[in-house]
Amino acid sequence: MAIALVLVLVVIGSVLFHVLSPWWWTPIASNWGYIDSTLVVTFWITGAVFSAVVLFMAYCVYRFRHKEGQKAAYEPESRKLESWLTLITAVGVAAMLAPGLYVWKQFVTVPKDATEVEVVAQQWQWSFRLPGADGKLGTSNARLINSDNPLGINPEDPNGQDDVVVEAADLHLPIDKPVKMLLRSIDVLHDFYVPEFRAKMDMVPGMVTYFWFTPTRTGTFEVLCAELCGTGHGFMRGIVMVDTAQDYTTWLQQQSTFAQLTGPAKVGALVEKAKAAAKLE
Ligand SMILES: [Cu+2]
Repeated sequence: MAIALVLVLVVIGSVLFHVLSPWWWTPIASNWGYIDSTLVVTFWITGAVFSAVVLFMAYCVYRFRHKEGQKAAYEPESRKLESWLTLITAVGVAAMLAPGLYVWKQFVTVPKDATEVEVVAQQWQWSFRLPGADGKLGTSNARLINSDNPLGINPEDPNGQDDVVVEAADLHLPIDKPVKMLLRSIDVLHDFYVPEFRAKMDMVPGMVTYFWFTPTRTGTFEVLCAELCGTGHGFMRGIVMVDTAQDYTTWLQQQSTFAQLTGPAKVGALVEKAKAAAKLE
């Protein structure tokens, strides 16, 4: 009897905790309200199943408690019960997966007017690259990385010369403009995650992964690495600031391009190094 009561209290407590909990998501700052809705659907479905199972358990504990002279009946199979349990489970699982597929389709369908921003992860810092005046990012290659060219930008690619390089510093983004985040890692697996944007993606050495979003609120947001990437993983933090269009332009004008950072003399040297690296391939 006491056990049954405890089980009922566990259900009531869990539901109340979910509804009244002061710990909830950070206020959203992107267009991905869908991600929140999907999670809410999953919460309610799993919550309903949890409540039903625990309440059924409480009922059984009470109803079939020990009584003198009562014997349990053995029923190894019940087709009817199995059929509708299978049906309900299938509907529940589909209801949890379908919204996710719908949102995922949008998550990887990048709008045409999205500007590209490259994020480069390495143990244990974040760097960024913007396309510059021509709107195109230059090509890059991990083999070209050295102390003068930490992001491995191809010095021979004219598109890369005006690329804005933000090394181990804060990234700024303009509000209400869709951005396509191109994610690269130059050592191990990392994961670019800004909780307020409700978007994250693994960064895999040797490939470029991506997602897109539109920042909908100005402010300062913390970048976290969401993939255990070594001893400094917990300290791998960065800052993304979402600015008004005017503040963004002011910030952008203060940044240096790849050509400015390397200087004409060094670009020549980098080209030599690039050619030497190409020969090795
Ligand atoms: Cu990391």
